[in-house]
Amino acid sequence: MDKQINQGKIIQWYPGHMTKTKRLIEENIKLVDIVIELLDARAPYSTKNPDIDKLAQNKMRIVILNKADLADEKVTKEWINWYSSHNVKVVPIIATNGKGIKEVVQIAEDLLREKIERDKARGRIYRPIRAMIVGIPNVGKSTFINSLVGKGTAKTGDKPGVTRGKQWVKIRKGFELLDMPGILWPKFEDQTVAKHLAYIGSINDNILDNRDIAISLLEQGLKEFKGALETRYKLELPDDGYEAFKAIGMKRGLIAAGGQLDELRTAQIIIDEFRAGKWGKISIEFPKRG
Ligand SMILES: Nc1nc2c(ncn2[C@@H]2O[C@H](COP(=O)(O)OP(=O)(O)O)[C@@H](O)[C@H]2O)c(=O)[nH]1
Ligand SMILES: [Mg+2]
Repeated sequence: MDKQINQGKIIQWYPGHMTKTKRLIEENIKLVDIVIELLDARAPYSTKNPDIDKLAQNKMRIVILNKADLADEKVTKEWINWYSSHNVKVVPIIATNGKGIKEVVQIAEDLLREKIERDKARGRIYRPIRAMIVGIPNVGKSTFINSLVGKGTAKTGDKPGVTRGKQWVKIRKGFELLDMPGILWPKFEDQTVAKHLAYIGSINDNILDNRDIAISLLEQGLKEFKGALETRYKLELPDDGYEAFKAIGMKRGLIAAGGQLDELRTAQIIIDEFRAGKWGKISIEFPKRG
């Protein structure tokens, strides 16, 4: 399995941007009271930035499990329990349809109220509370900002860290949001993490070979939710990832010019269908019990 994913490539891919991005995030975090950390509900472990706890130290925090529509509800509940038992405010949401947004605002307002009381007690001047959204690529930061702010209001560009010309968007009275998400780097030193990030599209498709990603995704799927795969592809699938890959491609008639299986298209279709939730609501990571 290890040879399927070229670790060297993963490691090369990021450090160039990292120092600058980290500095930008550090600068921007200083300006906010609340850090809203977006994770993918299907893979909350792998989509967590390795340094965020340190970067957002001493800030009020909310963890968002986004794309809850694609994750297994039971597993998402386990994650919620896990976070709650570690005293972390956590909300599952579906940024694309706004589900859960109200709860996020509610929690933010509760946190703010505490802060306003503290500030008042110290005789400090009232000022708006500011929040910033952070997360690794593709967890839904831009979608979430649009959903929080109201469609058509936020300009949500994708710049690593955050841009220079900062803009604050009013969410509620006294509650503002930085209109640019802080784009964090993923964990990248671990093979399993890299694979999970590739499955959900949080690391670039050109970093890892699509066939490797698809076959590895199938291998995991055949172990954990074979039934869902067989239903989707209307096939009895072999347990071997590559054999299953070929069977699916053939069944779909994905034949290249020379008459052999078109492996690239097969891979793309398998990955796209997983990402689009066509295999059902599937979580690929589970909290450690206890
Ligand atoms: N199914 C589903 N897709 C989502 C959700 N939130 C975002 N997406 C999709 O995920 C992709 C990445 O979203 P985007 O907001 O650009 O992520 P960003 O890179 O973190 O800014 C887009 O195709 C979104 O439509 C969600 O809650 N459910
Ligand atoms: Mg974005």
